[in-house]
Amino acid sequence: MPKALIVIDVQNDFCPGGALAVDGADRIVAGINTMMKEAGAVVLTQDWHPAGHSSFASSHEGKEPFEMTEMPYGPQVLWPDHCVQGSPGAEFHPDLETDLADMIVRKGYNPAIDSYSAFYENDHETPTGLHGYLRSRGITELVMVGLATDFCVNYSAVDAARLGYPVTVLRDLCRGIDLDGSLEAALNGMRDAGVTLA
Ligand code: VGL
Ligand code: ZN
Repeated sequence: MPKALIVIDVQNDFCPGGALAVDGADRIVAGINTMMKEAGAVVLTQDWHPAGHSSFASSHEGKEPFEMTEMPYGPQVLWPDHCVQGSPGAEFHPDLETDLADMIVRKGYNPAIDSYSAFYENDHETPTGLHGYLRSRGITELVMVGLATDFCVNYSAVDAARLGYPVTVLRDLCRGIDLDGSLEAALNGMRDAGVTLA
């Protein structure tokens, strides 16, 4: 079956020294490069927010990073400013061999909606176009790696499973944020959705 490797958000702001650094994020890059060389199709996602994005705590008076807020589409974690379009933090990790990618999907560019998933924005209905791309390439199976396990990888994997793709998340090539038990919840949620955790 034609398979694609989906590499989620391996960007400077999610790596040590970045605005929303995930522990150990830089240690998955070499392994991801190896996987990309062996994959039949490679898609990278890139978190890509306009300045003043509604998911940033700095856009909400009196709110601090990692507090929650209520958006029209549901509860939303407020983040430190990160992955601002065109900023160094939004660039891919310098060691990631991006030349190996067939396609780069940007997400989170709509100022009013966050987008964790590679397939849908956080309203769960606005598509990014990735499903159409994969379908038109005849890709029927997915492997996912990247950042962060409990947010963008989790949402992407669950959406992929709901869309009918067999999907495997390679845990060794992911790292999580783990906000109030979010990692455990995400692993359980992925399992319940039929995602294979390897
Ligand atoms: C992500 C929080 C905010 C992620 C992106 O890539 O997991 N997390 N934006
Ligand atoms: Zn983001």
